[in-house]
Amino acid sequence: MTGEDLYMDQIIVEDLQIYAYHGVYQQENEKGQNFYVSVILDTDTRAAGKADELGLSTNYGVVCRFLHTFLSEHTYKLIETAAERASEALLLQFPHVRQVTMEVKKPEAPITVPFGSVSVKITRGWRRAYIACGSNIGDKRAHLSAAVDELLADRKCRVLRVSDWVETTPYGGVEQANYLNGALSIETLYTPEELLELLQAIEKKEARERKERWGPRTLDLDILLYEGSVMDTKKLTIPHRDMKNRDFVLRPLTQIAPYEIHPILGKAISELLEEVEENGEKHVLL
Ligand code: A4P
Ligand code: MG
Repeated sequence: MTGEDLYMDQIIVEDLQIYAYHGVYQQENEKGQNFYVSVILDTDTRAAGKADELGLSTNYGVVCRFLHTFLSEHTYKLIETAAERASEALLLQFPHVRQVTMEVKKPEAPITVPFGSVSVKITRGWRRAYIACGSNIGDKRAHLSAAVDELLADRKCRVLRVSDWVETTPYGGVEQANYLNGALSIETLYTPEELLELLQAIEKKEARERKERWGPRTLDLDILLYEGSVMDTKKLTIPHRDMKNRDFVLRPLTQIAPYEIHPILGKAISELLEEVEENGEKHVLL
């Protein structure tokens, strides 16, 4: 837990009534019906509460107005989509809101048996991720800076911290030029798979060619950690499978997140760096 996570307060709106046109049937899109939207906004109200100052909090009146406009001006077939898009719009619009739980109820849905209400409820939020970056071809510094610029330009990512770039000797036994390596922390609305897609698009933009395993590259962007998640699919292993053996990853990561815990090894990043510096391969050049 970091200092900023100490207070997780909530602002709650229940059953905001919105006349809108969402539905699979043409009649629903033309005639419209009432939807009822409830939201729980995870935020920190401590500063506003102490100072009695609305400017320090999220104005729930404005939130209601925003949701009303958004959901009546857009039309979706599914309430799943309505909830997804409206949650994302809220998270992008209100900077103090870290997470949204939204329920969209449709009590007049065209169902041929008696029912009370039908609804979809989702939780979406900003998730913290750590990314390793490396380059060993061409203007290495420019490639790494371009990666940061691309992330800065993406609305669904907020770049929090960027490490120094460190020069490192190649790891993995392939004869190649020295690398420039670094790490960055972001908050993102992307899922891990979506984040990987974005990183691969950025690599591609920097004209990276994938040829040899562990071989030279203009830009390599790997996800190291994603909000304490552990996953191992065909496309994605999180935490990064080999990070504990790489001083060129752990040194920059320690600079920006020394106390972050590796969710499998249960150790702080700075501890893992100590271990590799004592017993492992040394690639960071001082
Ligand atoms: N993939 C799985 N998990 C992840 C993850 N957490 N983040 C998959 C990113 N990608 C992940 O990666 C291959 C596949 O890994 C992806 O398609 C993705 O689905 P790649 O970048 O396309 O190919 P690669 O370069 O062969 O693999 P990788 O794992 O990125 O290479 P490495 O192991 O990072 O090695 N020496 C120094 N000093 N500094 C370096 O930065 N880098 C390498 C690259 C070798 N030696 C180095 C450095
Ligand atoms: Mg990679």
